[in-house]
This record gives sequence, structure tokens and C-alpha cells, in this order.
Amino acid sequence: MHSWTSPSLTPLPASGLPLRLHDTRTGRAVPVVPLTPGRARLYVCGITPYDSTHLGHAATYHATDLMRRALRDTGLEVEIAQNITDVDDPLLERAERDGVDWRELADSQVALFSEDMTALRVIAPETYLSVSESMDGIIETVRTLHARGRAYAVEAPDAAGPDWYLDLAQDGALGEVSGWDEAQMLEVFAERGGDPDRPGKRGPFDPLLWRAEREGEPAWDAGELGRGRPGWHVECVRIADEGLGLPFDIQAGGSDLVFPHHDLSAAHSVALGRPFAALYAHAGMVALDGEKMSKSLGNLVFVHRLVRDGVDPMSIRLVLMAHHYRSDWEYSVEELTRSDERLTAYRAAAARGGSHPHTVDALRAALRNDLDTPTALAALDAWAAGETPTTADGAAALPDDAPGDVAAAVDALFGLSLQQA
Ligand code: 5CA
Ligand code: ZN
Repeated sequence: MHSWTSPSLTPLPASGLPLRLHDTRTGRAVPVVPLTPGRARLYVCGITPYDSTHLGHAATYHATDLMRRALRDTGLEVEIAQNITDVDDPLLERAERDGVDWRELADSQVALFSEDMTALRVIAPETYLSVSESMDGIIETVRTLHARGRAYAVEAPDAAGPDWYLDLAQDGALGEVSGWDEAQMLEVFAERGGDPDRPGKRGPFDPLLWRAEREGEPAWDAGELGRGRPGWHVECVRIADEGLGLPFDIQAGGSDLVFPHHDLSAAHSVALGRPFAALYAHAGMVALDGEKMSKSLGNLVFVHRLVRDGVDPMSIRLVLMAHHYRSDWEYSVEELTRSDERLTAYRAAAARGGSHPHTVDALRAALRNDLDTPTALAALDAWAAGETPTTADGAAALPDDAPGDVAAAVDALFGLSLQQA
């Protein structure tokens, strides 16, 4: 899939200091030390393209964009892989409901997503693959799992052949990422795409690996497993392997994916005899009207609608920056008003120019401390108000050649352009 156009990258000499990132698995912030020296590899779970980008998606991709920019500032080369879940129940159902071809629906929504990411100045992933275009590889992975004795058949009365499931008990690897117990898992499994009660399954959380062809659904030939389409988790394992290689450094996504998706992606990888991600980073959930913003609930604020209504995309970025990426928060129009005020003040300060190395230093320190954007905004507020920042690590000892161009730094580190729109 063609990815979107990345913003031009403002060069900023790397700080060389490591990024500390919160790891969901261990519950602690750890320095990111890439598995391959000099090269950080991150996978982020992409959209299911049946509705446009809402602020929740934007928050998640904003968080991974900050990870990229922070890693780059530590002097690492960064590679990001991202999928597009274009073969999945909700998308196929929406296409059927609206009487459009599922491919057309997916393409149109991917195009809108690209526009939104471009407007928000999110740097495009190096690998951007949809399920349909990765199908040969996904089938290969499914067949490998079958050949390794990890797949079992479950009768499907409405299909010509069986559905296939992954037998988790063989590797005993579930809950590796979430750390949840079975009761916690059962509470959400069904509402997050699982089928714990399906007769014939060996274990309630065994994930669907390959679904036999049903009438009216797209299907591909998977040899001894029959015609059908893949389950959800295997796509991300395969696309991560194709784009980055297994194992890789960081698996990212929204916190709604911790269980089952990231637990089960890791379990697929273990069943393949390969370790998955070294660190798991999750963005909090954005809510509207008291509920998680989600396509299935329909309580959405669309990025493209805000932009169409004249909102400056950099104001949207500032709304996202006002919340720490791991916190859950609720969107309101007041957030946007506050961000508009900030943007005006920051642009005026940028137009005044001057060198502010302590502010740049404070911005960098905030970013590499688990992407602490609220603290970065406090430093920018002070800069815009003409105050000299006092930083925790007494920034008086900065070298003479420390970068002092705040506008260039916020552009490079936070993707925030302060040029007049
Ligand atoms: N295609 C799968 C991932 S393989 C999927 O979850 N698609 S999605 O379109 O539902 O979500 C895309 C990304 O946005 C995921 O990383 C998801 O965790 C994140 N996301 C979805 N809703 C929200 C929300 N309300 N707040 C923050 N992030 C969200
Ligand atoms: Zn995924």
C-alpha cells in the first residue's frame, strides 16, 4: 500500500541520550536498547478501514510518531511497520450493508486516513501493508503453524470445510503481555472479537487462525487448510516479520489491544518458535460522552471533519500533546479552544525568534522521559510567555553550541509546525 507523504524532517543533532518508555509487560519505564545496535524497529497496529480516522486513532499514531521522533533524537535509525486490517468481519459487514465492494470501502477509508496523517504531520511507516496484499505470506505463516502441529480443526456447519484454531495449550503462552488472569480475560474476550464459547474449541482463548470460506465472503486458497480467510492476530505477526523481522523492539497500539490482540500475537509468535517484541507500548483511550471513542459505538470525532471545519491540524496535535499518551481522557471542544490559544502564542514567540537552548533542552528531556508531552507544553508555555525555564537538572551547564531554535526543535521532536498556516 502506498503510504502517505511524510512531512520534511527538520534536522536536529541527536542528543545521544536514551529514551525511557513504559513497558506494559513489566509495568516499568525502561531505556530502549535496540536488539540491533543503531536501528530501532517498531510495529504499530493499523486501522480497520471501515470508517474514518477519529481522535482515538490519531492519539495512538501521534504516540508512535513521538516514539519515532524520540528514538531518532537518541541517534537511532528508526523503522516502523504498520498493517491495514482490510479483511475482517466489521469491514465486510459494513461493505455488505452499504452495498459496496469491500475493497472499495477499504481503499476509500485508507485514502482518508492518509490525508489525516499527512495533515497531522505523522511520519509515514517504512512498511505499510494490508492483509489482502500480504495474503501469500499470511497463508505461509498459517500453514507453518499447521505443519508445527499447532493448528486444530473445528467443525463449521455453514462451510464446506472446518475452521482452524491455534492450540495455545501446547506452548502455554498466554497473558505474557497483559499479565491478566483468566477471569479478567473472559470479561473482555468476546466483545473484542473472541469466541470463548464456541463448541469444539480446546481452550476458550484459542484464536481463530483460518476461517473457512462462507458464501459471499472473500476467500483465498490455503492448501491443506482449505479456502478461507485469516483470523485477526496472525496478520500482525506476519506483517511485523515481513517489515521488521522477528523479534523486533517495540509493539505499539492502543491499550484496547493489550488483550487479546497483543497477548495472542505474541502467542502466535511463540508457536512459530520465535520471540516477538522486546517491549510493549500502549496509548490510552480517548473517550467522548463518557465512552471509549469507537467505530462500533459511533461516538466519534473525525479528524477530517475538524480540518474541513477550519481547525488547524496543529491545534489538533496540541490537543493530543496536552494529554500524556498513556492516560485515558475525554475530548471536549474546550480542549480545542485552549490549543488554538496555545498555537497563536507559540507562533508569535517563534516569529520573535532568538536562541533558547534551555527550552530546547527541557523539550528533549520531557520527550525522552516516556514522551511527557504535558511537561513539554509547560516549557513551551513558559517560553511563549517570555520566561526563562528552570529545569530539574539545572540546565545552566549547557554547551555553547546547544541548539536554541525552539521552533525547529518542536518541529523535529514533536512534529509541531509553528509556521503560520
Ligand atoms: N486493525 C486493528 C489493529 S491490528 C484495530 O484495532 N483497528 S482500529 O481501527 O480499531 O484501531 C486502530 C488503532 O487505533 C489501534 O492501535 C487501536 O488500539 C487504536 N484506537 C482505537 N480506538 C481508540 C481510542 N478510542 N483511543 C485511542 N486509540 C484507539
Ligand atoms: Zn494488530
